[in-house]
Amino acid sequence: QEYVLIKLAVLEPFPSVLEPLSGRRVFLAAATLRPETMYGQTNCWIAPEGSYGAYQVNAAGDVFIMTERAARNLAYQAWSPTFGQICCLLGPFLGRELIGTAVRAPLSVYHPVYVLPMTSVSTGKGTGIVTSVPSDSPDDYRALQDLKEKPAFRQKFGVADAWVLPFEAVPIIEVPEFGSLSAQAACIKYKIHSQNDRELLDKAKEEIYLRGFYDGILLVGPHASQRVQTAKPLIRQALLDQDDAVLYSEPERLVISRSG
Ligand code: ZZB
Repeated sequence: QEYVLIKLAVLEPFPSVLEPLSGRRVFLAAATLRPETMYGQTNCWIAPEGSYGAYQVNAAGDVFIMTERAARNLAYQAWSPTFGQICCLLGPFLGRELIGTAVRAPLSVYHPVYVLPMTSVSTGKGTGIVTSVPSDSPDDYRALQDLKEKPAFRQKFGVADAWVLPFEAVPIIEVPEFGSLSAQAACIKYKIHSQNDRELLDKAKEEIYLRGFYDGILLVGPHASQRVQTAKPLIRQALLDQDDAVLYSEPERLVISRSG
């Protein structure tokens, strides 16, 4: 699986857990398969109970926040000062300590965007950091709605209104039959009312993922009016060229089967 890691720059002043790194270039490294949707980023998701660290990734001293597992994989992809060895500067710490961190999301119409909790973020996949595009991802749409509609949920995680309420899904891709806010349309179609409706969310995700890729038309940016299929590799390359992203592959999951 090859992901694009979007570099979400942490803005000063750093949250207390990252204070020792103040003055350095620190990024939340968000793994995505949909670089063409970055115009619609509204926030960043972390697993509140997940374990994260801060890892130096090059000789220049740049720092990525991610899971240790992702840091190990990256160290074998030349993203560490010494090949194959992780360089942990801080941690482990819990994802919840990052909630409310302000970051710059490349290409997004919003600046800054904030780190928020989502229960379905897995620390066993990607980097454990996910960038949120509620226009085109049903998971992101539903989790953002949960925070907007359920004040108790915001309270539970210490989420301030200002990190959530001003952020609306941005129409960035037109999908036939689903319109320009396809994730919202899919959540209505499948009657999804919570980020924990896992089976329904997977159905919705699969459907609009395919429709968006094959039939979607981009509405914004230099590739507006082009097909997603055409624009995707161009936007991906632009992000890499601008140093706003790096590539990250994950080994195939090892399945050990035993007989007898
Ligand atoms: C932005 C985006 C915009 C995404 C979209 C999807 C969609 P897959 O196929 O299951 O690997 N993701 C990445 N890492 C994690 C994680 N650790 N836990 C939970 N979710 C994660 O899915 C890859 C997608 O799942 C990634 O692409 C990321 O969200 C999320 F419009 O990034 B995506 C219909 C989907 N639309």
